[in-house]
Amino acid sequence: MMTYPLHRTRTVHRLDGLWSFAYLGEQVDLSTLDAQAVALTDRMAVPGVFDACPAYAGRRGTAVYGTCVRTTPGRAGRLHLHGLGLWARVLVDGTQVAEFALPYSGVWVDVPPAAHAEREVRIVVDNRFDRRRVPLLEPFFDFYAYGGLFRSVDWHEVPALSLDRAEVVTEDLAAGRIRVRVRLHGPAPARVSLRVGLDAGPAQALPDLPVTADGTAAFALQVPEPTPWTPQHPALHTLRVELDDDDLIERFGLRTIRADGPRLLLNNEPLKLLGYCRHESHPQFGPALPLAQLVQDLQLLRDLGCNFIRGSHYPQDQRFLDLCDELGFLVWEESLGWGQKVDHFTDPAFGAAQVQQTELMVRNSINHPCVIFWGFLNEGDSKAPESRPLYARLVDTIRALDRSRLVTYATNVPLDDRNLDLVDVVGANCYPGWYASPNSAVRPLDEIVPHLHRVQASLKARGLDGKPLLLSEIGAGALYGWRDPLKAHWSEEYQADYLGTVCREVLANPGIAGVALWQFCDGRTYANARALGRPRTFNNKGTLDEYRRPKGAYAVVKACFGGPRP
Ligand code: ADA
Repeated sequence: MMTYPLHRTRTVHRLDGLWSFAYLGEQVDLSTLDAQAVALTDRMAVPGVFDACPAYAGRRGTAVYGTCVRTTPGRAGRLHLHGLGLWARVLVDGTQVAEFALPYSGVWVDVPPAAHAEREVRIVVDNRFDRRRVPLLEPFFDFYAYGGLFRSVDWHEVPALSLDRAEVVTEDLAAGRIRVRVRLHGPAPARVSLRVGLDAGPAQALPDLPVTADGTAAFALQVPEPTPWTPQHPALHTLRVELDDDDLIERFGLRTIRADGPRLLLNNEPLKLLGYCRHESHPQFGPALPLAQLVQDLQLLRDLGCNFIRGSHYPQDQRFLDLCDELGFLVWEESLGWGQKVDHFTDPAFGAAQVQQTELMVRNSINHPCVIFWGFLNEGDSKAPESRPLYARLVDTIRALDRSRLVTYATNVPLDDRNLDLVDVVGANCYPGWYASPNSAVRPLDEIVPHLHRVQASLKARGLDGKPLLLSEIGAGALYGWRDPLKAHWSEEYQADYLGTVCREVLANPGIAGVALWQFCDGRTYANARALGRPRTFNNKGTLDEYRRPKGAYAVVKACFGGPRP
């Protein structure tokens, strides 16, 4: 499955398939590693993660992947790495062309032209934790950090001045008018002439458009037969852009999202969000999920009656977002974060990496109608005053790139949070009735609703009730197959009762704009460090287990959310 943008005239080589491979162990000194000299004696699937494979299961170290591609001599390349982890160095024909530590981010790498056709690509991947080298991902997170090329790798053949993206924003929903910003790649000229076409319509010339210093040309267009995108009828349009012999096809939807006091309005209609947080995770594939699994996950979510997915806790697979566009799911996408504290917020390298990844996320996903929220820093310590400058900077970063969506983050301190005034939507993560109860005289299930009311009252007391409130996480653990007449913690029965209580309250409470239950399916987490006492080293709060087998809560949630939509 190729993701948007697609290209009709540009030559794109998809490099997925079987790559040569070597695992070098845990002790490699990356500063002296000669990756070109490494004998690649094994084979590895791309996309894929080496540390979910039997031969390298659980290993944390350095690996080298290699492949070759036949390109047009004299033509520059742009390597598109759709997502990898944790750290990578990229070499082409033995020369280093990039090094980065942006787990899960889609990244582009420029490759100078060569006189020969056969180009050799080597990617050094390292999955060791190292706060200085990989500031965004740490061993205390509650999900397993795999190593490898999680997503596709493409080689684009491009002219000196090429098309990067065409960003489409709905300017007037009723009239079907869009605003387009074409981003150019290469030395920016003062003016540019483009040809553009919508859907199956003919191309029209847009001569001599002014180009800004950052290499963008902007214009408005009228969609000839505009159909709004809604979850019930996810109608999609396409925009073709041509620049000399280069081209791209972007897909977009006509829709708006805004907050009206505590209500969310999609295309000016009130909206209640019902859904799940979802990790990209499978015991056999880690985050490198086959397309069939993405489709299956969405079929299950649709069967549950969901209209909403929080992509926790990192930039999403573009294939998944394309599918959500097609199937009519609404998505919260966020940059990588999990429980960072003051020492992170005051670390300039961490701040810079967070901003860079957030920027990439917005640019990469800008045309997905499914994405309605941008988020960041899940459960950062947002009651600490030192957190505020980075939170403010991330909000500004997002708004500078996109004002057509709402900005949020998930706080686990909704009663004490200092930064909620900065965002459009309050996302509150709460686990009443699951984690330690302040009052052992109260039955855990009876803590849920009063706690949610306390959160609402506290937001109101601080003047934050004028924004939509989402329960961005709430849930309880259950071990698949563990049935218990006492309905104790970890039983399927307790989880089913828990999620039933939550869903009924969300549906009945007009002050809650929606919920992302924690979580869609069980997912692997750590066996060491802060293992968080997770049985099996899995986060067991899935409504399905890690192989997508439903627990008892499945039928309960489905009954509440209403089952399949018409
Ligand atoms: C947090 C966190 C999740 C998960 C959850 C839990 O809210 O954001 O990633 O760890 O807690 O299961 O406790």
